[in-house]
Amino acid sequence: MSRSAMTTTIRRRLASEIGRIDKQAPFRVALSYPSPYRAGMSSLGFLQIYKMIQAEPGMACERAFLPDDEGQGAEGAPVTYEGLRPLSDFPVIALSVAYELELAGVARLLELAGLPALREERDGRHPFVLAGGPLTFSNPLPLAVFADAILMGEADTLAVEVLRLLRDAPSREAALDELARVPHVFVPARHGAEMPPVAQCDSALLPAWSPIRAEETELSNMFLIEAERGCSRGCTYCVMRRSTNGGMRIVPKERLLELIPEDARRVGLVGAAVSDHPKIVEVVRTLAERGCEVGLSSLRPDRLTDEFVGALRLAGYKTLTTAMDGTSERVRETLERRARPRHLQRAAELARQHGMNRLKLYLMVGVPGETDEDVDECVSFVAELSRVVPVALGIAPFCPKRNTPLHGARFAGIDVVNKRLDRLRRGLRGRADVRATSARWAWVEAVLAAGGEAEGRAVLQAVHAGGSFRDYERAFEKIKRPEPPRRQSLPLLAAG
Ligand code: B12
Ligand code: SF4
Repeated sequence: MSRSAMTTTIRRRLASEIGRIDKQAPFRVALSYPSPYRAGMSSLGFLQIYKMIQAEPGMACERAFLPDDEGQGAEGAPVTYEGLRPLSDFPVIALSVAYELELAGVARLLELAGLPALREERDGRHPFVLAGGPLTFSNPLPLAVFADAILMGEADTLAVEVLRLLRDAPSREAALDELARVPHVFVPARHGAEMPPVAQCDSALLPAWSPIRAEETELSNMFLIEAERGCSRGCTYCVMRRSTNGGMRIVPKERLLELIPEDARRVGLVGAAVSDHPKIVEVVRTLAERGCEVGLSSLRPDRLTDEFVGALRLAGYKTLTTAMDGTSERVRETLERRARPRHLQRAAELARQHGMNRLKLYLMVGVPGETDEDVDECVSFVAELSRVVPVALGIAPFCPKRNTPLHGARFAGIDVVNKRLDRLRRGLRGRADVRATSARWAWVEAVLAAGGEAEGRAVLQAVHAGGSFRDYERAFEKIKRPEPPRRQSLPLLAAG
C-alpha cells in the first residue's frame, strides 16, 4: 500500500470510530499491534491499555498496526493512526502480543518501522520496546529477543506504572535496572530466561471495556466488555485454567449493565469462560430486550439451558457455538472436561428448538493418548447430532502450552493430525461441515510454545526468508535441541 493510500485508509477508519479519546501530552507512546487494524481493534486487552494510558496525566498514546497488506509487497512504513508519525519518533513502542504466531508480526512491524527487530541491536537511540498481552500467560521467551521488557499477565495498572518509570529514567540502562526490580516485569537483559510470575490486577479495576467502537474490525462496531476474568475450571490444556491466575473474578450484573452504553447495538461479553457467570442469562436477556445483538466469547455446553439458548436466540444468535473439546469421551476425560455427551445432545436439541441454523462445535485433534478409535467415536457421535440439527466442526490441532499440566506433552505430528482430519472428513462427508486450522502452522506454534530465545531468532530468520512454512522448518532445523516432531507414528505419549 502506498503512503497516500495508507493515509486515506487511516482517515476513513478514524472517521468511523466512536469513542476515541483524543489527547495531547508531552510523553507519547506508540501503542502497537503486530497484526492489522481489524484484529488489533478487536482486542479488548489492547484497548484496555489504550484507555489506561489516555487516563494518565502527562501521557498519551497513538495507535499503530501491522499494515493490512504487509507481506504482499507493502511499501510504506507503518505510521500511527492519531498522528501519522513513524514509530521511530516515539520513546516507547508498547506492543500487545496475543499468541505465538504473532511473533512474526512483531519482527515485521519493527523492521518495517526501520528499527532493528533484535533487542541486542538496539540502543539508547532507538525506542524502548515494551511488550505484554495474552502470550505472556503462557511462554513469552521467544518474544524476549525482540522486546526490551515484557509485562507478565494483567497489566491494567502495571503498564502505566512502567511507562512512568521509563519516562523518568535517566538512561536506558538505568531503566532496565529499575524495571528488573518491579514485580511481574521480565527484563531479558537482566533476568536471562527466568520469567517472573504473571500479575493479577486489583479486582476493583474490573471490568475492562473498550472505549472505542470501530467499524472495520473482526467484531464490527461491537462494544466489548468483560463479564468475568479468568476461569475456575481446570482443563488440562488451557492457558487460562484456574492455576494461571487465581480462578474466575465475576463482574456483577448491575455493573455490567450500567457500563454498556444505551446506544450500543452490538455487545460482546468477553472472558475466558463467560457462560460460567452466575447471572449470564439475565444479562443476555436484558440486553436483547434493549434491542442489542449480543456475542459471547465462549459457551460451555454444560451451562446451556432452554432459558439460556432462548435468550441467545433473542439476542441474535443464529449459530449455537460451543465446545466438544476432544474427539471422544475418553479423550475429554484426560482433558478434565465437564462436558458430557448428554450436554452436547441437549445443545443440539436446544439449537433446533430455538430455530438456530446450526450447531458449531470446537474441538482439538492430536490430544495425547488419542487413537483412531477416538476419531471414529467422534464420527458416529457427530453423525448422530447432525440428525437433530446441521453441525459444523471447528478443529484445531492440539498444541501443548506452558503453564498447563500438558506442558511437556508432545505435538502429535503433522502427518498424524492430517490423517486424523482426513478420517474425520471422510466419516462425516455429507453429514457435517468440517473445518480445521493448519496442522503445519500448529506445529510452528507448538515449537514456539515450547521454545526460547533461539526459536525467537528463528522466527526472524523465517521472516527474512519470506515467512513460508518451509522457511520456519529450515530455521528451526538449525537449532541444536530436540524439537516437537513433525512426523511421528502412533501411539502418542500419554499426558504427564
Ligand atoms: C475474546 C478472545 C478472542 C477474540 C478477540 C481476540 C483478541 N485479540 O483479543 C477472537 C475470537 C478474535 C480470538 C481469536 C484468537 N484467540 Co483468543 N481469546 C479471547 C479471550 C476469550 C478473551 C481475551 C480478552 O479480551 N480478555 C480480556 C483482556 C482484558 O485481557 P487480555 O487481552 O489478556 O489483556 C490483558 C493482558 O494481556 C495485558 N495486555 C494486553 N495487551 C497489552 C499491551 C501492552 C503494551 C501491555 C504492556 C500489556 C497488555 O493487559 C491486559 C489487561 O490486563 C482469551 C481468553 C482470556 N484471556 O480470557 C482468548 C485467548 C487470548 N485466545 C487465544 C487464542 C489461541 C486465539 C486464537 C489463536 C484462536 C485461533 N486458533 O484462531 C485467535 C488469535 C487471534 C488474535 N490475533 O488475537 C488464547 C491464547 C493462548 C496462548 N497464547 O497460548 C487465549 C488465552 C484462549 C485460551 N484459553 O487459550 N480470541
Ligand atoms: S478451556 Fe475454557 S473452561 Fe476450560 S479452563 Fe480454559 S477457559 Fe476455563
